[in-house]
Amino acid sequence: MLIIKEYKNFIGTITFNNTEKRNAINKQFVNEFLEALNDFKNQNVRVVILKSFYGSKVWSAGHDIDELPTGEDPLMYSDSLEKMLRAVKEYHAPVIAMVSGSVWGGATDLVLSCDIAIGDETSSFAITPVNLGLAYNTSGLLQFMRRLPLNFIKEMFFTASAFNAEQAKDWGILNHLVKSSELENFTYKFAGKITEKAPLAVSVIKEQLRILTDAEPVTPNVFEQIQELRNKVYHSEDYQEGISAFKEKRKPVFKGK
Ligand code: YXS
Repeated sequence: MLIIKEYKNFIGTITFNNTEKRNAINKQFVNEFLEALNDFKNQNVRVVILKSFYGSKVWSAGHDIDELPTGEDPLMYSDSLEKMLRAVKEYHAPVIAMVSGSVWGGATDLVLSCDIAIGDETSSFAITPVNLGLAYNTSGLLQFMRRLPLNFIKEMFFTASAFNAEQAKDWGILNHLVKSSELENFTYKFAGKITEKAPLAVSVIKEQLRILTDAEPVTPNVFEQIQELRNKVYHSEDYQEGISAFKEKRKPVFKGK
């Protein structure tokens, strides 16, 4: 099993359990994740917490690079990571990311897709398509644009640097920054507060906010333009080079084509 699920007092917990691949998010991981959300729903869950094992250096290494298709749009609507992000945003109950360790690529998008993020001093956040010669997808960019100032988004995407817990708190990626020794206790107490509130009201407010936030019509022209831009990169030699370099554990040499 790539995730471990537990349920207690209206709180569902999903612990990432793919340590050897640093909790990289692949098809199997997402299938188990969606199944767990569904099981929790049948148990009338009121809050879900996503976490890694206590003390693990990596919360999640993002999209499983071995499953990134080449020569076609790697982050299509039907991609497993995209399905996971939508499931979190559309889930009837609040989902809390309890973060310790480093968060990479699509996993940073996952943290931003959660309703609340609580991290400790070891947490860091990077979005890394430029390491692979990739652009990012439209819903993902809109997700970042809704949450973070444009200059900070550009710094994250253009440098693929890992931003530390302090910066994440300052820029609003984290709701709360607590000491790693208190993270678990703080998060479950926080979740407990939500479970005491009217679940239907919480659920409706979450869905209202999702609908209102997503209500940004993208005109057909804008859509076509963006598709054409993305086409350029996922047919590029640089994308091939990015994937091969990762697999061969060497630095990529990008040529800009
Ligand atoms: O060599 P083995 O077979 O043991 O495998 C290694 C890594 O190849 C594997 N692994 C991954 N496999 C697939 N996809 C991944 N994202 C991934 N990350 C790691 O796990 C084994 C242990 O990794 P290793 O030896 O590097 O561990 P470490 O503790 O020294 O370093 C941990 C990381 C996370 C710093 C390092 O593994 C790393 O930098 N991973 C890649 C992080 C990353 O760039 N993620 C973005 C994925 S692409 C994505 O999410 C979006 C599409 S986008 O590009 O738009 O952001």
